[in-house]
Amino acid sequence: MSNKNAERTYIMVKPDGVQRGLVGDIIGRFEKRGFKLIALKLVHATREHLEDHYGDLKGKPFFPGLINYMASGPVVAMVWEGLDAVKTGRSMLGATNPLASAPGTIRGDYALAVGRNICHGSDSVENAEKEIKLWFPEGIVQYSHDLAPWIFE
Ligand code: IDP
Ligand code: MG
Repeated sequence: MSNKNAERTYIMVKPDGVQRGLVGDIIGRFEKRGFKLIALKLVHATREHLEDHYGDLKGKPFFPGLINYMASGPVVAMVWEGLDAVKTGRSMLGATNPLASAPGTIRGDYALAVGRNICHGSDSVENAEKEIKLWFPEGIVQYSHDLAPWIFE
């Protein structure tokens, strides 16, 4: 399998997505698209952990509100693997502001407000690696996926 087929992205259902019962739908979209689930857990993250995760946004006016939102309940942390996983994951999520997200995307189907946009996805391969280490310091389970020849050329 080529490296691009094994690209990994960190996807997270945010507290509003968990409360609204959207976990199964979001997982189902990634499964049905052909991505391989390689890590999954429900976690109520600490503020320190979330400040690390969103470290690049520290100076933004919405940062305190973002941390309050993300610390308000458990999130579902996941790693998905597959062809062009980072870019494809972002396109499945939709635009940061749900009002600008196309119908058919997760945010475009289920959200209206930028501060309640249901899900997170890594924005680059480099950030994906950082986020995977931050959320899964225990490491990731390896298993073979017999579907690969039906999904990748
Ligand atoms: P992304 O989640 O699409 O990568 P980022 O710019 O990395 O977007 O912002 C991280 C998160 O911060 C967004 O998903 C959203 O929840 C929140 N956020 C971004 N911009 C705003 C804003 O202008 N107001 C309130 N929250 C925002
Ligand atoms: Mg981002």
